[in-house]
Amino acid sequence: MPFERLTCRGLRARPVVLPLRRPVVARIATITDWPMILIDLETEEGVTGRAYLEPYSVKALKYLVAALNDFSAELAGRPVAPVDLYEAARRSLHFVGYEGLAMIAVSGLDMAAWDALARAAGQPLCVLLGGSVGPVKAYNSNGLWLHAPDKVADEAIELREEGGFKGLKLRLGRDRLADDISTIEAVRAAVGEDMALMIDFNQGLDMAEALRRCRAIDDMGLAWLEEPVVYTNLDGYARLAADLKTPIQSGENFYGPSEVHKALQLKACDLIMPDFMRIGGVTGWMRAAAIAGAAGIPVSTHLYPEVAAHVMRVTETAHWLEWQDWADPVLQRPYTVADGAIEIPDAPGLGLDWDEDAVARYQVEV
Ligand code: SMN
Ligand code: MG
Repeated sequence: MPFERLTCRGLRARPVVLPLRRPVVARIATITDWPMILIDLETEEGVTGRAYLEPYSVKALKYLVAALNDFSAELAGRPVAPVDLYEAARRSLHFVGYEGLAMIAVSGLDMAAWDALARAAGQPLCVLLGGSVGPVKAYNSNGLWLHAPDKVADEAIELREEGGFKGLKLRLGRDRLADDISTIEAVRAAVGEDMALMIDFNQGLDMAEALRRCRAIDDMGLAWLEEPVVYTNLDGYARLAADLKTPIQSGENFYGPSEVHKALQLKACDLIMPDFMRIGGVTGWMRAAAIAGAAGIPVSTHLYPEVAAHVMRVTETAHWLEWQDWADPVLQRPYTVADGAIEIPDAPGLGLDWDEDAVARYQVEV
């Protein structure tokens, strides 16, 4: 198929709020309703690039939709060249800063632009990026929130069975450390020694408590200890990484590749897991993955499993993909998992098309 040059016509950003099957119950927040922004980047040639954003907070929808609508007007008539659009969109918002909401909006545009390009080329995104379609090792992150140990252990078996998973993530940070330890023991007894168990504290501890709690579970054979303290405390992370045998994981709150560079220079973590809406979409991911690859740091993903699957096929130090099925209710063809791996559909781009009946049901006004 000849490669079709594309020109941006405009961008449509629709906010939806989905119910979560297993609400987020973490040390720092409870989330029952999952906000998403569905992005359609329309082109003069009739190809539409699609991606979504998941900004956690329903309140944030209105700011991001407004920023995306501004891009729509600014980018009309420009070629769909994702790296150029990324730079142009960042420049257009740099007076309000390169991080935070500005970067999240740019990331959404970027993912949709890469999808458009790959659709026009008639190739899955991973193929356009120079890789191939194939399985990507995933852990199941759909649950295991801060509930009683026996409930978490039962759920761990359910989650394993959702796709033959060989890795599961547990959230910790209950009031009593003893209850966190009982939960790890109950899950381990339920799923056996061969299951990789990741731990996420969701930034819920102060440094003294992080040292105490991480040391207490350091010999429990855990795959990683994620975000024990607030993500900005890179000195604290460096201290934890030096102190503990279990790898320290961080990165879902890094805004852009330069924050990966800074964290690795400070030896603030052993592993990284950038999030697509903060790292800068596919463009930001490729730059961040190159930094981590050169430093020999294993890279996992955060949310956005459909985009994650494609870029992990071309990530030098690819580690684990975080599997969540939270966007499934609005997708025509949700991605599938089998044998502990996500399967990339043999479809152009990311293969994301909206189930318009579901969108109508979940769409909100902002
Ligand atoms: C997380 C993801 C989504 C909502 C809340 C918390 C978590 C993770 O930090 O790493 O999955
Ligand atoms: Mg996390």
